This record gives sequence, structure tokens and C-alpha cells, in this order.
Amino acid sequence: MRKVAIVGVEGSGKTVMLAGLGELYSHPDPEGYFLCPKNFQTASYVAEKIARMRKGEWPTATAEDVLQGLDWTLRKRLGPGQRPRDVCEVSCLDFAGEVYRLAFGIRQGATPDEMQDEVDELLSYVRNADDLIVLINLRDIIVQGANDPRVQEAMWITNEILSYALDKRDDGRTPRAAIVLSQADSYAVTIKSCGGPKGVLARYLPHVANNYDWLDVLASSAVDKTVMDDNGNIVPAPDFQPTRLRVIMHWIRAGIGMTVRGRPKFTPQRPIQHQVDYGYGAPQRPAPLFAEPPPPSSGIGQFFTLRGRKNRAEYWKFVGVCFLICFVGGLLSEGFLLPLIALVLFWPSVANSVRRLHDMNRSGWWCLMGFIPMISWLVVIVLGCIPGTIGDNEFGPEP
Ligand SMILES: Nc1nc2c(ncn2[C@@H]2O[C@H](COP(=O)(O)OP(=O)(O)OP(=O)(O)O)[C@@H](O)[C@H]2O)c(=O)[nH]1
Ligand SMILES: [Mg+2]
Repeated sequence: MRKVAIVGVEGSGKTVMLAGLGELYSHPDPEGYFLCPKNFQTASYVAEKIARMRKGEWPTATAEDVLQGLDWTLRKRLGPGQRPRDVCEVSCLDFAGEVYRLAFGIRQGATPDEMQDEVDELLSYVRNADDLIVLINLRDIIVQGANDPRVQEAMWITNEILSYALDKRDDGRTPRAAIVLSQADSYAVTIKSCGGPKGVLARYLPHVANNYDWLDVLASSAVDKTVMDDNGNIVPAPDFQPTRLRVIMHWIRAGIGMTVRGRPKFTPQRPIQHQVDYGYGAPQRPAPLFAEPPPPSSGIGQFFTLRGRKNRAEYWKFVGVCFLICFVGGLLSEGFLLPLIALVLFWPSVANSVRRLHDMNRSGWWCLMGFIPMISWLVVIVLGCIPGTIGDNEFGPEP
């Protein structure tokens, strides 16, 4: 179960983002990933909010006493006729921004009795997340400005949420975390003029930028098209699509299988692909080198396939057998057979290294390092020592 906490003060865009993610991933993305609701409440929450937005209305502010649990299974479609693979479970909660004020704001400690359960639930939601997405609405910091007392408090709460969530837990784990600037559709020019989302943070919220510069900072929006309604308000266009939220799912996916014990790793191990082009040069994620379906786990095929993962024990077994074959072959034939043995073992050795790299959630291309003279032996040892990622990763289930 991957607990993804999408948090932020009131109006930061939590509800819109959660509904948008559910809607966007109700269809498989170009790589085949989709979200399958685990219960009716999740499906109806998304349907109701999206229907409202398609009518040109934003969802109403979440009421203080409403706590909506959303549970999905992230799945990946394989080839035609094949059953989709479960990647992980994603569970989120939608709280009212007002509960964040009670838990982290200046009224902290003055929580009315009837709200205590919500506040406790929120604290445990933030504290136990695997992935923490802290939303900051660009409108608040750019238009309202940090001189507005309500925005000041909102930013204080954001800071408090981050410090509470990233404080070391009893089990030594810390969540991966990202600051997401929401409503980026309205502020693309500002983002560009600041040189990207980190630049926006540095210009408008320097204290947050100074403290959390080491976190991922992304810009996103739940709608790709807006129109002005009769009252002059900007509302979603009836045919809007939440495609700009893909950046969020890519960030979540980049953490799957990532070890977060001990020293936290906040930056995705692989660069994430921003499908949203705000014009400030997004990093590109290379297409996976070896795609699904899963590799043959038995028979001779397992030594030749480049798909899937190999743990350290399997890797060393293979290296040991190769060594033995070379040693015995060299002895018996006084070296005459060695070139032939090398030829036969070449591809299985490459496959062995590539699958070990996959176990570490690294691209198989790294095995080319093994062809550099002098360090190839070092590569063999390093590949056999680094532990694989825990749980599923981009290349398949844990071996
Ligand atoms: N243009 C645009 N506006 C957005 C976007 N996301 C949020 N907004 C604006 O921000 C407002 C608040 O969004 P919500 O999702 O309701 O915020 P929330 O965090 O759930 O707020 P509470 O329920 O009060 O805690 C919306 O009514 C929109 O005006 C977006 O992607 N694009
Ligand atoms: Mg809400």
C-alpha cells in the first residue's frame, strides 16, 4: 500500500487535484498505467467533482466535518489478452483546509472537541505517508501576496506541515516529498520568467525555498483549458482535460520501489518526464529499455532475457558458475576452449548484469560500464553488492 498524502491549506487545490488524477487515470496513459478505484465512494467522488467542473464550476470548499478516503490500485496494462499487472495501491484522504489550520496554524491547540478526531487523523495521514505532496496555490503567493495575513498564515502552515512530516520518525523512515505549485495553467508566464518552479519559490517564498530547496518542486494544474463565466470568474472549460497532472503521477511512480529507510532519498532515481510544457525546458525520461511482459522464470530462456529483475544471490550464482566453467574449460583444454566459452557466455552475462541493474531500479544501459577495461571486475563486484529496491519497481516485482 502506497500512502500518498496530498496536503495543503484551504484553496490550495487538493480536491481538484484528487478528482483530476482519478479522472485522468481512469484511462491508461501512453505507458499503460491507470488507476482502478477500489470502492464506490472513490469512483463517485471523482465522477461528481468532474461532472461539476465540466459544467463550469469549481468544487465547493471541502466541509470541515467531511473526510473523504480515496483508494485506488495503480495498474499497468500489458499486451492484448494479458491481465494488467498491479503496480501498487494508492490511498489518499481529502481533508478541509480548515482542519490544517487547526492542526498546524496559529490556533493550534485550540481545537474544539468535535474536531479532535479529524485533527488526529490528519496528523497521522501526514506522518505516515510514503509520498507527501504539499500544494501551494500560485494565486495565493503571486496575486494575494505574502503581505496578506491569511496568506502569511497559510504559508506558515505549509512550513509546519513540511517540518512535521519530514521530522525523523521512530522507525527512521522519512517520506519522499515534493512541493507542487498548483494552478500553473494561469501562471505559465510567471513560471517561465522565474526560470521554473524552483525560481518561483525562491522569488515569492524565499524562506520555504531556503529550507526546502532539496525537495522536488513541480508546477501542475488540474485543467488544461479555462473560460470566463458570466460573473467574470475563470472556470474550467466544458471540454477541459486534467492531462497536466501527469507530472504528479510520474513523480509518484518514480518513488515506487525506492528505499526510504535510513537516509531519505527525495530526488527521483530516474529523471521524470514532464508531459506538461510550460516552456521552461522539462527533463525527459528515457523510454524504458526493456518493457513488459515479465521474463520467463524457468528454462533456458531465463538466461537470455533482458526483462525483469535478479537479486544478489541469483546474480552471484550465475557469476560463480561462469567462473567455474572458465576455470575447468581453461584447465582441460590448456586455454584452447576459452574463446569459445567466452562467446557462449557473453549474452547470458550481459542479461545477468542488466537484470541485476533492474533490481536496483537502474537502466540496463549501465552495464556498458562493464566493457571499460580495468574497471570491469569492479563493476561485477558492485553489481553483486548493491541491494535491490524494496517491493515492485519500474522493471517488475521484487525477485
Ligand atoms: N485555473 C485553475 N484553478 C485552480 C486549479 N486548481 C485549483 N484551482 C483554484 O483553486 C480553488 C480551490 O481548489 P480546491 O481543490 O477546492 O482547494 P482545496 O485545497 O480542496 O480547498 P479546501 O477544500 O477549502 O481545503 C478552485 O476553486 C480554483 O479556483 C487549477 O488547476 N487551475
Ligand atoms: Mg477541498
